[in-house]
This record gives sequence, C-alpha cells and structure tokens, in this order.
Amino acid sequence: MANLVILGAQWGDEGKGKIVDLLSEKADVVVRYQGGHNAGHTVKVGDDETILHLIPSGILHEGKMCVIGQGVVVDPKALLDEIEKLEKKGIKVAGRLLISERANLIMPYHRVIDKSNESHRGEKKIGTTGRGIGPAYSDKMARIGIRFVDLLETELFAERLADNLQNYNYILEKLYHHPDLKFAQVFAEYEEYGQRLKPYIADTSLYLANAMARGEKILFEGAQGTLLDVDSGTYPYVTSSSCCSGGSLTGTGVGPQAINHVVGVMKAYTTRVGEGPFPTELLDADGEKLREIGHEYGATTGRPRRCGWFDSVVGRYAVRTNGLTGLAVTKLDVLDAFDTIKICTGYKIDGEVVQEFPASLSKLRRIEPVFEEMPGWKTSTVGAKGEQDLPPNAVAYLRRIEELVGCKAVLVSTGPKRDQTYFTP
Ligand code: 2SA
Ligand code: MG
Repeated sequence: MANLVILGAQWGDEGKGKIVDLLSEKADVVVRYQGGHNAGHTVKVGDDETILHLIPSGILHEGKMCVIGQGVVVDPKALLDEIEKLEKKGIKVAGRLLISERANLIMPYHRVIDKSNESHRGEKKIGTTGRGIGPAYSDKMARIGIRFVDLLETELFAERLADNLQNYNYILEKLYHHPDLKFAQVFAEYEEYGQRLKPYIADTSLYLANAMARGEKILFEGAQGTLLDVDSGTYPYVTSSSCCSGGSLTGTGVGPQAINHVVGVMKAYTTRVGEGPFPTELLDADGEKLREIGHEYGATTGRPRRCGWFDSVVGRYAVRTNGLTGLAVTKLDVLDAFDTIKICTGYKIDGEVVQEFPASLSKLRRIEPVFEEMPGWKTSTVGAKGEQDLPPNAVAYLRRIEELVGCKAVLVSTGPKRDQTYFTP
C-alpha cells in the first residue's frame, strides 16, 4: 500500500472507523488531519466495540504510530480521558501517539459559546455536537487561538489566556449571562493538561516527513464528511474544518506528492446528523427501518441520525471535490431487508433537473430528488467475501452506484466486524 487518504464521501458516519482500522494493518502511521472530539469512529474487533473521538483508529493495531495533526482542534481533557479509557482496555497509547505542537486547543469558553450560540439560534440551529469545535476554529482563524506549543511556554500561555479571558468574559457576561471564567482556575487546569500531555507533543510534520523518507506508509484519516466540509459542504450547515482531501495536506503539513490514493467511504444509503439540507431524506417507515437496522445513532451524542436513499449527485460531487481514486461501500447489508431500493440520480429544482450539487441553500431546500428504483435482494449479504457471495441484485446495485458516481469500489463492507469485508480484485 502507498500513502492513502480515507475520508467520508457523504455527511459523516459512513463507517470510516472500520475502514481505517482495517487498512491500518498495511500502514505504519495513521494521522488525523481535522475535526476534534466531535467525531465518533466506531471500531469493532471481535465482539469488543471501541468508539474513538480524537485518537486515530489505527491505535487498535499494535505497533502502529498515531498522529494528531496540526489541523485538529484538541480538547486536552477529552484526549486524556480517551487515552485513559484505551489504556484501561489494555491498548498501549504511550509511545505510540504524537500530537502536533501546532494543533489548537479547545478552551472552556469555546464549549460555553458553542452551546449558547446553538440555544440562541432556536429554529436556525446547526445541530452541533456542543464540543466547542466551531468557536475553537473561529479563534484559530482570528489568530487568537492557543496551540500546544504555547501551552508549554508558561509565560506566553498566561499572557494569551489572560487576553482571551478578558475578551470572552465580557462577551459571556453581556451576551450570555454566563458567570466569569476565572483565570487562576483555567490556567491551573490547562497547565496540568500540558504537563501530562507533554510527552506526546512534537513537530509532527517533521515526523511524517522523516517517516516517509524511511519508506513508511502513511494513512490520513478524515473525520465527518465531504458535505460537512467548511468549503465544499452544505454551508452554513457544516462543521468548521476541512474534511475533504485537501485538508489532509494543510492539516498535517505534508506536500501533495505525499498522497497516492484517496478512498471515499460511502454508505450504501445516506445519513445525516444535525440540521441542514438532506435531499433524499426519508421521513417515513423506510427511513425508520434504515435507522433501526443500521443502528443509526450518533456515536458521540447518541442523537438519532436522519436516514435516506443513496444520493448519486452527492456521490459524484464527492468524487470530484476529493479526487477520489476508489470507493469503500459500507453497510450494504442494511439494505438486505428491502423489497425495492431507490437511488437518487438527479435533483429537480423549479421544474428543471440538475446533475450538480447546488451551493444555494434555498435551492437545496427546494430539491425534489429524481429516483430510480431497483429490485432488492431479500437475502443476507453479511460477511460476503466477494461478488460471488452476493445475490445478483446486490451486484447490480453496486454497479449502478459506481456508474452513477464515476468511481469504482475497491472495498465492500457488509457488517461491523473486520472480516465482514472484501476487497475487489
Ligand atoms: P460541530 O459540532 O460544530 O462539528 O457540528 C457541526 C455539524 O457537523 C456535524 N457533525 C457530525 N456529523 C456526523 N457525525 C459526527 N460525529 C458523531 C458521530 C456525531 C454525533 O459519529 O455520530 O454523535 O452526534 C459529526 N460531528 C459533527 C454536526 O451534526 C453538525 O451538523
Ligand atoms: Mg461517526
């Protein structure tokens, strides 16, 4: 395997955790490049399920190095909790995890602002995970963020924290009627996090360059998905980071020649958690059926996910905007119980059929999806080892998806476990 980006081709929760875990076997280093602990990557090894939020899914493979890149925003408490949970399970993290010294920190005021903003938005809420992600990225772009490297320099950290608290305490009091955040308390808390995380903090861009020079293989792990990307997604109903393949470069500090393949993980149907446009959403019994069979509940917040049919306009858009070189089609088995299955082939907007994903929010809201219907297969596909194990209608469904989105499946997954997967020849 050469260096590989694995990312979400829809609205997140495509099953990236499982695919990254699986392909980690062939990599030496697994690196997260964006997002934070808003992500929920579920990995099932045997009967044991682990949900990772910040640490790359490669951690479950002994001997692999894991890196949290500079494009990630890190809540140090959430990270320490995750390290502790893994170590309790017998998974060694010490010596196998590096955090970029350039990664920005999520501070207590970010969480307060995220939650308060959402409650003030009322009907117009984004449906964030409430983890402080948006406000942390806002500060980064506004150049008032605090990075791990700053945390390790006591005087500098104290200065930046004091400046930010002055600002934020004013906003919290005037706008949100929230009590002051006390400097001494936040300073002491973060100082301690800094000391505990110090062994992990490094120049990870340099580490990756040296690893590649040694011939090691890098796997770049995306979080959330293409339609949640701050630039390419359904803005403003997006997350605040660069989930698309471009983010794998800026979020880790490597050059474009480092990337050999980009695999888009696509669920055989579609889900979205949080608010915002979702053209193929099903608000009927079929949507309910997809949610129950597919266990479609947020891995971080437990929120029920919205469910709908496969959308090939979204798929094609993801192929183009990420330069996908292959698809990993997941959860095909969830469709086993359906008599017929629909695929969206285009969008009807104001009487006209369009094939490209619109930027306009009002157009996105007026979409009537154009569907074609395919017969179901009503046979279990769980654990299929290749197309020879699939009913002909399931093979036809896969072919049609590939044809419509313009990219071939390199991997098909028919269950949560590692061995419920096959690679295409
Ligand atoms: P945020 O918190 O600022 O990133 O929220 C902005 C939007 O991004 C969506 N978002 C997600 N969508 C799918 N999966 C995510 N991770 C968890 C999971 C989510 C959960 O794996 O299930 O447990 O609820 C994720 N993280 C952020 C979010 O819903 C907003 O629409
Ligand atoms: Mg998830």
